[in-house]
Amino acid sequence: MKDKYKPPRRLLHTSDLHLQSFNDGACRDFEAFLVAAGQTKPDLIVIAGDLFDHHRIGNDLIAYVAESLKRLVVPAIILPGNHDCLEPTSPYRQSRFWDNCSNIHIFREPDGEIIRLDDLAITLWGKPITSYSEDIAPLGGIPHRKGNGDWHIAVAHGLYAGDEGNVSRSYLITREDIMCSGWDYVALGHMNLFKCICSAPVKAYYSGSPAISGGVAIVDLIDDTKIDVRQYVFDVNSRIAAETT
Ligand SMILES: [Mn+2]
Repeated sequence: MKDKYKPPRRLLHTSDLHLQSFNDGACRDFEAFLVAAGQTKPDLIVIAGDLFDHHRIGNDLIAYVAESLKRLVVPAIILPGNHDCLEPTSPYRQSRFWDNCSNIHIFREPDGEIIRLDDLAITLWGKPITSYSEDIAPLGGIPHRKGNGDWHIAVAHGLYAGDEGNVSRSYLITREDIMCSGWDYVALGHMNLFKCICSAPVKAYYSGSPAISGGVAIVDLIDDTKIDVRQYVFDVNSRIAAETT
């Protein structure tokens, strides 16, 4: 189904930063991501899972991440992944760090949740991983797109299983899940490399982990027939400078 005219938007899509502590490689990748966000001027940032590596993250790092995302001003959408799932001691459960960041939105509903950004005419849906022990179907239960004229962006953290639906791995995403969603773009996380999974009729990409892929994905939502996705590689010199200081 095609919607009426939608204004062009730019999305910065990343995942799998696996932040653990200050002054390590992951933290430098996060800083490179912040620079990339400033350089590419997205309307929206989507972090498709595993922003944090585990649930025992120091308060100072959680505060730094929340404040850094707040300073980007544009909406930042976070999906909890399998490493940073929504278990009781999750960084996302510590509301004092997130409550005053009105531009940060975290998917929290176990069965999936719609987040609508009225100003951008963007509707998002995502289903968080809620515990270390439970498997989920990351795109299971995604609703049909709404006829509201919005761009429709799904966010999912899991393993692409192709046409096979019965692989004995966790967090499986099938080709049918993606095709049947009918949404404009599926922002995927969990894999380390930037990769196109499906280009039509639904575009679905892994952004890749900044540590392995060396950058983020930039998604230009242009019109109903054109969505451009490309990798934005971090500046090598600034990375080397960061790594040697
Ligand atoms: Mn993962």
